[in-house]
Amino acid sequence: MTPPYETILIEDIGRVGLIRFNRPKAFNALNSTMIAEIMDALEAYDRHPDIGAIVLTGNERAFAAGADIKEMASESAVSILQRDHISTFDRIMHIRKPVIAAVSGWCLGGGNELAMSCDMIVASESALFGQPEINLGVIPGAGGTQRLTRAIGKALAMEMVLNDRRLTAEEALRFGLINHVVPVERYLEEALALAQSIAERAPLALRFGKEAVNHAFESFLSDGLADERRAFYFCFASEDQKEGMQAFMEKRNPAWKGR
Ligand code: DAK
Repeated sequence: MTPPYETILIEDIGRVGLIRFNRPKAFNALNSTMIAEIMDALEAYDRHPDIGAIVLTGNERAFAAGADIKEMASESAVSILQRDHISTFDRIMHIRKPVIAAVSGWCLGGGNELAMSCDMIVASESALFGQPEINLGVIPGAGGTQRLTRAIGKALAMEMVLNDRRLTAEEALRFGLINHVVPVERYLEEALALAQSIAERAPLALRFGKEAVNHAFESFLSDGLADERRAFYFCFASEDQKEGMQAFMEKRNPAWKGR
């Protein structure tokens, strides 16, 4: 798969790779082409030596209004299992560089699941987060019941999954689903600034830090602690650790090499 893509736009901004969803008429509903293209672009940026962080965004009115219902409506249990295109989302878990979702407007169903698969979320004041699958006679299928519950707790997750309770950006911030809420005109700029700031940092330490935080969701505390400690020790095998500590003592900015 090579750019230009059909359903997304990509742009390199400094050390940040920006991926914009581009199905505005369908509120960026995620069809199979779009999901495949998003993952392809993410993986290409993950391999790109000059990119340090990635931002996923939609537009002011919609991050994404969910999986494409029109594409999904005629599926049978067997055909949807065989195509299994939504499980393509799982590939985000293997992206090593930090991924930030810049969310405005509708962030529903598979859209919210995609945002929650990212490492951080910056939202505009108009963002609305929800898992409305219950209205369609189904449940979230791409991590919604799991990531949402881990992020905001059982009580509220139940209300969102069972009764289509939607969260405003302010609520999402208060309940720990997202990182920042900013005015609509600035949400992308703020997400890019956060990504740029992260992208300037020591690449190996970023990779280990991301892996270690994610491990917290998948392990017992003792396993997570042991894994974190190993990664911490391993940082001392890098030139960046020498440089970072030397620069601190010399009261100058470090020059990262990513090795
Ligand atoms: N799919 C397809 N088209 C959509 C869409 C969607 N999710 N959301 C909006 N659109 C389209 C509308 O059909 C309409 O198209 P036209 O009729 O103009 O052709 C256009 O976008 C504008 O939408 P509305 O006319 O409805 O605009 P409103 O402002 O009145 O309402 C809305 C905006 C976002 C509240 C509304 O469109 C809405 O409720 N949309 C559906 C939201 C939703 O239910 N999302 C969850 C989808 S289910 C799986 C894992 C996960 C999933 C599936 C499978 N596996 C592991 C296999 C995920 C499932 C979902 O996400």
